[in-house]
Amino acid sequence: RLIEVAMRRALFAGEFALAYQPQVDLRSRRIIGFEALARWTHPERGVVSPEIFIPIAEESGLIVELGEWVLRRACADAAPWDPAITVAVNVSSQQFHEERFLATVREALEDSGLPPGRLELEVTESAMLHDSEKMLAVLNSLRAMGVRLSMDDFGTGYCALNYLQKFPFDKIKIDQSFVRNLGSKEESDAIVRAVASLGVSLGIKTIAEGIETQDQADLVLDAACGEGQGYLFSRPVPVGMVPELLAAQR
Ligand code: G
Ligand code: G
Ligand code: MN
Ligand code: NA
Repeated sequence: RLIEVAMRRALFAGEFALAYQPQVDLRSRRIIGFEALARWTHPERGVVSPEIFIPIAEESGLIVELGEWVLRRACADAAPWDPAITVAVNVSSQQFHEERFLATVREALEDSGLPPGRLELEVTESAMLHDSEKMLAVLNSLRAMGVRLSMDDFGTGYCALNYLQKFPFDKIKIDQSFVRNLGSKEESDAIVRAVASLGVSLGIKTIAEGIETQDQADLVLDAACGEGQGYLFSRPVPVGMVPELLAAQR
């Protein structure tokens, strides 16, 4: 398809960039890390949404190259930041099933000098679906390398609980669909509370995504979820703004 050709060209032409969205400690409001989010600015069409190009990259297999670029770029960007600040990178299931994936992560860390403990890989439930034995082996190797693992979009897939039993993720990301309805839908309140206390019992950190209002932040914290991400704190920003955001909290 034309868009695949355009994307392959765009990757070489440097049209992709990363935006960074702060992740905060809800009690202190301090930034503890950033999630890297891919952005594509086409010279004529302008900004293309990742909601469009990520699925196409996944269907066409280009996600492997795009994902490798994202990983290397994010590690290189984050290496000079304050050493207490983590960087979270989204990884698609196809990347996990590439033979080279572990080597790619190791190289991205070595080439950038980023300590492994500052890299978090965000995995969705759908990535766990296929071939979960292989997947577990890869997750365990990453863990052995010192990389952190987060379960993204928690609650939107089929068997989040099953996967938590098989592999102890370091962090659960409570999906924004639950956070959006906090305070208006009883079910959402109950779900956020249940996931946060599951995290407490399992010793797994939880972070709530898509926090847009102070009320949502208060409800999330009251539910015992200690971390948050969303427009209330900051939209995703260009890499050049990260040092300013960090300097502002010193
Ligand atoms: O900002 P937002 O519109 O950035 O992202 C939309 C969707 O695209 C989200 O589901 C997000 O996880 C996904 N996404 C953004 N960047 C990447 C990336 O680098 N790799 C993968 N696999 N998904 C990404
Ligand atoms: O699937 P993943 O969680 O990786 O995607 C993060 C997505 O959520 C990105 O598209 C990002 O731009 C978006 N996002 C981040 N904060 C907010 C928010 O407060 N509200 C909404 N509606 N979207 C958000
Ligand atoms: Mn994510
Ligand atoms: Na998510």
